Parts: sequence; C-alpha cells; structure tokens
Amino acid sequence: MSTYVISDLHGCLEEFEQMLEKIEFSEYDELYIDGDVCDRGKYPMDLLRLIMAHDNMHLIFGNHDMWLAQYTADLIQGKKDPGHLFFMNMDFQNWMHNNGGLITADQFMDLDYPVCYDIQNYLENKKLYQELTLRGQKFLIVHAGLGSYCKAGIRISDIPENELIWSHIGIDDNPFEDVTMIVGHMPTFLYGRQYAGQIVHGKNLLHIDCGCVFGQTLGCLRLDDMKEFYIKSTYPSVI
Ligand SMILES: [Mn+2]
Repeated sequence: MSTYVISDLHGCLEEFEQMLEKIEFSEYDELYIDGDVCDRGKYPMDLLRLIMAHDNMHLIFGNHDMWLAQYTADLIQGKKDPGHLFFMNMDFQNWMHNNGGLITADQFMDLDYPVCYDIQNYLENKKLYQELTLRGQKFLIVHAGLGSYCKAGIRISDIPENELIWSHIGIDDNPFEDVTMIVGHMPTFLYGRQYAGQIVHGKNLLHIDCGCVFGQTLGCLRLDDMKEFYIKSTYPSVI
C-alpha cells in the first residue's frame, strides 16, 4: 500500500500508462495528480476518463483543469450550436489558442452527451490542495505553490485560488518548516537546464513537473520512501 504523486500529465496517456506499470500501481495504492491533466498533449480526454474511473486516483486542480471546468458548459452548448464558441471571451480564446486547449475542446465535444455531463459533474468537485500525514511526515500537495502568500504563519485555506494554481515560485519557496510541499506547474527545465527531466529538490519543497509534454520525462514520487520514478517522454524536446 503506497501513496504516489504525479503532475502535469497534459494528455500524455502513453507515458502515464507506462508509469502505472513501472510503479506496479494497484487498487491498494493511492495516486494524487497534482494538476494539469488536460491540454497540449495527444489524449487529454482518454486520460481524464481513466482517472475518473479510478477511486484511488485523486485530482488536485491545476490552471488547465480550471479552464476546462470553467468552460465545460460552453463546450456542451457548442456541441449543440457550434456558433456559440465564436462569441467566447478572450480568456477562452487564450486557453484555446495559446495554451493547448483546442485538442481538449475538440475531444470533449466528440464525446457522447452522458460522458460530457459525467466530466462536468466530476470537475464540479474541485480540490485545490491536499494535506496528508504519512508516517508522521506532513505533506502539502498543491499545483503551483503559495505565490505571494509564501510567508511564515500563513494558512493555506486563506490563500486565493488563483495563487494556488497560477503562481510561479522559486526553488525554495516553502514557508513551512515542518511540511514538505509538492508542486508541479513549472516544468523543471525552466529552473535551469541542469534540472531537465528531473524532480527538483528545494527547501522542504519538491518540484515534480518534469516536462513530459515538452519532451523531457514524466516523474512520479512515492511519498512512503521518497523514491522517484521516471518515464522517458515520447514528445519532441523543446529545449
Ligand atoms: Mn499549470
């Protein structure tokens, strides 16, 4: 019985399935997905549906999951009336055209209505962070980090949701002495080329988005012993 954390799958279904095999993931294990399941990669909807079908896989929202949740009703409307989507706001256009949302929207709109509504319901139960204690060690799993709220004495429940899913934080930006924080969101090569495809260890802080969809690796962390697992990406490298 083990607990794993993975992040920024971004439609990388093949690498995800290889990882589940590598860690011998079973019904007795738990997997926390630290945000950004959809967008950019090839199979966002198959991936999301696979996660939804497992009670022991838990999604913590990233900014890309928030986009999908926010516009699910519009995409369903767009299935009935394609013209509807031409009148969407700039934020929607930005998601579609600058942030890899088009493939998510296309695949979503190809699904049957009952599946669309299942996804809509699933995404209504949004979770922005997960606190865990394992063998006496406290963990906080959150997509982007605490942003400008990274200061001693802060309570996570007091931090606005945009900070938790959109912030860009430094390698050591964890204000908690006794809590190990785990974040994704920033592919680790953005912290320096030497970190490409590797989990980065900051001060009581692990950055686990190893940039799979950007051609690096998919990383996964087992919290019980902090062992790291890696799968080579099938995507072309952008660096
Ligand atoms: Mn993100």
